[in-house]
Amino acid sequence: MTTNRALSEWVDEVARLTRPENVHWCDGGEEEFQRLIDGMLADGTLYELNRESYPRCYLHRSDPSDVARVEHLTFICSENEADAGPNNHWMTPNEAHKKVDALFEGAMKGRTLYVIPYCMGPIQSSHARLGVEITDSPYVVANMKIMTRMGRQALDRIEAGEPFVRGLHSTGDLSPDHRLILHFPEERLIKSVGSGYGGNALLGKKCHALRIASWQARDEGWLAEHMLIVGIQNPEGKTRYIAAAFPSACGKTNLAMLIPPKAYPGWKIWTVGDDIAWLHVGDDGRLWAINPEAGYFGVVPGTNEKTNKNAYDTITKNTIFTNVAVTEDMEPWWEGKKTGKPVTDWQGRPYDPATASEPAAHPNSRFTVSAQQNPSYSEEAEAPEGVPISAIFFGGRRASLAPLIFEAKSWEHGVLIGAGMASEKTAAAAGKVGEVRRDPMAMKPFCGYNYGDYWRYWLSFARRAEHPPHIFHVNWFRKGADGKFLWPGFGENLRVLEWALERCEGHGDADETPIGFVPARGAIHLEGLDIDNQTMGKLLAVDDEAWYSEYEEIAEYFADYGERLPEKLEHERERVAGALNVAGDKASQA
Ligand code: GTP
Ligand code: SPV
Ligand code: MN
Repeated sequence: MTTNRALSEWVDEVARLTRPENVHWCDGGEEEFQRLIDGMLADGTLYELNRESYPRCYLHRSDPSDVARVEHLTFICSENEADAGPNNHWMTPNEAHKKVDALFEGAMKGRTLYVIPYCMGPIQSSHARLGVEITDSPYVVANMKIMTRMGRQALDRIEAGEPFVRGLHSTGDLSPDHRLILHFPEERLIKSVGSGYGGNALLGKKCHALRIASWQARDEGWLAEHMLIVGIQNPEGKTRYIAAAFPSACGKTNLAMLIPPKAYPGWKIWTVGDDIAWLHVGDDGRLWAINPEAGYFGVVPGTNEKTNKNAYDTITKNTIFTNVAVTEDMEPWWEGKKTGKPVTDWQGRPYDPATASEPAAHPNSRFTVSAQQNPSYSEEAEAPEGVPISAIFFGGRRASLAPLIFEAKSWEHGVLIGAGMASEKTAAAAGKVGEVRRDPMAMKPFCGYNYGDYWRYWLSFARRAEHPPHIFHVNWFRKGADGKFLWPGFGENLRVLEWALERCEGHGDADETPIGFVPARGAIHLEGLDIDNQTMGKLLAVDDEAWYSEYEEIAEYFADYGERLPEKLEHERERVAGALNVAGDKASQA
């Protein structure tokens, strides 16, 4: 219960609509968590995994039709369609409320309605924001407990009078025809029905901390971004922080938990966040970042001692696994795990690796775990002001075209690089995997307003922040003719980050190209790495002609934004395309 009238009236109103059997106000305590887990073990929502090797770890199996975000059922319901922009699906608020309320009608009959007050960001931070999610899913409550600062402390801030985002969720009947993920940015309201999966159901995450928050951030002068935050400590003991926006399942969690290679003794990595960053301008004119989350909802497949030992060690206790396979002795199993043999697949069907044609774990299977269990967890994740950001990285999965790394020539050029990003689609959202699509700033599924306005707002940070971060673009996923990745990735990515940090301090050798500065030969340290000059050449190659075509495609893409497209961004694009074209002409004359 609460002393906040607006909150108690909203809960009453929702209860009248959804008609639950009980209403439970979550306090966020351990006892409550344990009771929820016990209930879910009893009714088959969770299975207990091996108690010795994976203590307090549980498996949840989603409905097979409900294993990823559903972008075609996700809407921004702003008053004005143009405010949502061509980057979002849009519905009028009136129609949206009508449609979704019909699905909520009686949806919680016989179930418990949980009220989850939560805080996104360090509980003491003035940059944190409050929310309340109402749900009928105990799985959602358990996940929100791990992913956010949930319960009493959050409610205290709400009762002290702070505004909060309202999120209404019901699992519904899980039929994709009855599934809708709706955002009402002007009302700071989310309504989600018909899915129990991650980003559709844990409303604090993508719905609040990105879609609603991006809109709110523009009103208030800050940025809500799909970025990891990580501290890189050099052997002299100096830690610099970077933020990186890669699309879903393109390496944020891995980079955030990186383990330095052997050739980098004395280097340390400190994880502040692995998925979302809220950035604000500090008094010193730099950008500072907080991680609004308290846990990780990470991709399981591919996680092992070699690729991401920190994550691998983190998820051996107190972890909820969603849609992984299991071994004979009830250990979780996934593709890329080096030990054990799956006997049951993610849907609970018998599995034999010798004859199987499909993976045992779902490609988008996930772990939910508290950030504090991460061996590289940074205490700064609790700092109310956050951490100062030296560099921003954009990146994606590009089998060709994009070099390992290049640096923007200015803030405006950096915004163009972010706005022109594209990446191969992954299993994190429903639909065909592998197609290259435009994903500006890795925010295509998450920007709560018109991209044209968003880019304009990004450009404005050139004057809002006196010392903005340097901007880079990286690509760990460039492939050779044999279809294999050219770059070893994972821990070795530190070599690339080191060059970027050198650039931030005014050294680090670079060659200027029309698309930006690329590392000069020998500028990325390769000691202890078995990679030849020819491969490095391929990794860093800039094909002017191919890039010219890319910028032509970007022009077409930008054109969709009509008069909302900032002129400055188009000018910047013309400048780069012009330089590439000149280079192309020269090449053809020679
Ligand atoms: P979301 O949680 O969906 O936002 O994803 P994310 O960006 O955090 O991606 P994550 O770090 O979980 O990585 C997704 C997949 O990419 C995993 O299967 C990783 O093993 C793989 N991956 C991550 N970093 C690298 C890399 O440097 N090289 C290669 N080849 N694969 C990588
Ligand atoms: C992503 O898809 O970017 C994720 C998982 O981080 S979800 O919470 O489903 O959005
Ligand atoms: Mn993500």
